[in-house]
Amino acid sequence: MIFLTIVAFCALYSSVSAVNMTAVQPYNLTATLMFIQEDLDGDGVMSVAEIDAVFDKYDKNGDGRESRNEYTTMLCEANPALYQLSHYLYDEYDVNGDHHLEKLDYEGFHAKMDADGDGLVTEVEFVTYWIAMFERIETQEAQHVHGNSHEHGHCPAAGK
Ligand SMILES: *[C@@H]1O[C@H](CO)[C@@H](O)[C@H](O)[C@H]1NC(C)=O
Ligand SMILES: *[C@@H]1O[C@H](CO)[C@@H](O)[C@H](O)[C@H]1NC(C)=O
Ligand SMILES: [Ca+2]
Ligand SMILES: [Ca+2]
Ligand SMILES: [Ca+2]
Repeated sequence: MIFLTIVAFCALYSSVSAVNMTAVQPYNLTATLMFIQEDLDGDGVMSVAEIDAVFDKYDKNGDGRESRNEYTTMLCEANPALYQLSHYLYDEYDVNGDHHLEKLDYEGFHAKMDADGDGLVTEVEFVTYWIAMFERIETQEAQHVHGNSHEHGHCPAAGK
C-alpha cells in the first residue's frame, strides 16, 4: 500500500512538475530578446523606470500587485510551455519573499541584475544574470529541490 502510494505520487509528480526549459533555449537568445523588449527607449541599458514599466504592463487592473495566479496565467497565455517555469520566475521576482509581486520586488530584481551597482542594467548584465538564473532553475529542477510546494499543473489559460 505504501509502495503503491509512492509509485502513484512519483508518477503524478513527474507528469505535472516538469519544467520545459527547451521553451527558453538557447538561454542567451531568450535573454537578449527579453532585454531588447524591455529596454523601451533602446539606449542599451535598462533603467529602474523601464523595469517599473514592465511591472505596469503586467499589473492589468492597476492595483499595484500581481498575484501568482495573474502572473502565471499571463505567461501561459504568451506560451503554454512557460507555465511551470513561470512559478519559478514568480519566486525569482518576489525578492522580498512575501508571495506577492509589487513594484518594489521588480526594483529589487533590477538591483540584483545590476552587477556593478551603478543603477542601470546593461545588456551584458541582464543576459549574464538570466543565463545563470535559467541554469540554476534547470539544476534545481533536476534535483527536485524546488519540489511540489507549488500548484504545478496544466496551464489554466489552455483550459486543460
Ligand atoms: C517544450 O517547449 C517547446 C517550445 O515551446 C515545445 O515545442 C515542446 O513541445 C515542449 N515540450 C513539452 C514536453 O511540453
Ligand atoms: C549564444 O551563444 C552561442 C554559443 O556560444 C553563440 O553562438 C550565439 O551567437 C549566442 N547568441 C546570442 C544571441 O548571443
Ligand atoms: Ca533603456
Ligand atoms: Ca514581494
Ligand atoms: Ca549596471
